[in-house]
Amino acid sequence: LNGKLDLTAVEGLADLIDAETEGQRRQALRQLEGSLGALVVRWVDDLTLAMAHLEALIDFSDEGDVDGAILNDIATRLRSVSAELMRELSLAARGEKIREGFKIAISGPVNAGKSSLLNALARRDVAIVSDIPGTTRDPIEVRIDIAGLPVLLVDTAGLRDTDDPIEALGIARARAAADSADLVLHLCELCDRPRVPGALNVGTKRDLYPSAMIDGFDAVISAETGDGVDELLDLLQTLLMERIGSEDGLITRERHRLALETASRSLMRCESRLVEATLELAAEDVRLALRSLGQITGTVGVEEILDRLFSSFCIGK
Ligand SMILES: Nc1nc2c(ncn2[C@@H]2O[C@H](COP(=O)(O)OP(=O)(O)OP(=O)(O)O)[C@@H](O)[C@H]2O)c(=O)[nH]1
Ligand SMILES: [Mg+2]
Repeated sequence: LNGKLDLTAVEGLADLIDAETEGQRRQALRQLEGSLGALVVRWVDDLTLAMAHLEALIDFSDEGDVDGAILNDIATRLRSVSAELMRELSLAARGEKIREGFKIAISGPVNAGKSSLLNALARRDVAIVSDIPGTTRDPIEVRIDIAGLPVLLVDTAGLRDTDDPIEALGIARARAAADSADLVLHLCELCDRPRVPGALNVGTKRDLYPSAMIDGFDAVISAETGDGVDELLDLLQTLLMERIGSEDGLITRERHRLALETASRSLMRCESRLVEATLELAAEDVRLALRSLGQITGTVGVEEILDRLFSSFCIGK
């Protein structure tokens, strides 16, 4: 209300309060300090200037104050904003993932040691472990921090054919959890050999099968002795880092991304209007792009455009 924080900074503050990991904290702080807001303000400035020039071309070109050479300048300015929008959009997945976190499902046959691994990764006794097959029914969720990235780890019911209606419901939930996960850890005992394509195949109970073949497994662990668990964590970290890339973008929410996508589409349309020299339509597209960007931080008023218009030309004097 007092103009001290724009919408993105307020979002940053909210994210900072909710931050659970170092990566989230850093990202939220960046946004609170205004990195996204400043970028949007610069885009808005550039587009407002382009808009003022366009309006001038449309309204006053017959007065001889402005000429067609400005058109080139406008097109260049629009293209550079457009390129920057695209760049931020290409980095959007990282910001959103850091903010929302990853979901990793632990899946596999009964008694594979899924709940034991969950407990080992969570470093506490979250899930019941027993040698009775079919112990876990409901999915069990634990939040962990992998190298500053928030991860929701989900232990699920063991997969098998069953006549028990409750267990069947649990298995359906297990499948749903795996379907909605960013990554599936498929666990099976090292004596088994089933491989699940698309999942990270983890061989379990290494201590029971010290001489078992391990080729084809992505990781081998013993939850009992703790063997291989750190290596599995390292592997998870590498995979997650690969997925989000190493370059920090500035947008962190779907809301930002949707606004940027709309603005980007408007600017692309605008470029072709400029080529066709339908300036009124081009100006309307810049206005739409400005409105979308304005939604990220606040709003763009008509006065701003008029100010720019009269500060950059001596029209009407
Ligand atoms: N020796 C040994 N036993 C293990 C290891 N991991 C798990 N177990 C044992 O294997 C049995 C099953 O472990 P759980 O973690 O409950 O297996 P689960 O995959 O969650 O089983 P369900 O919930 O029934 O699907 C338990 O008796 C565990 O103590 C291991 O690394 N070594
Ligand atoms: Mg279990």
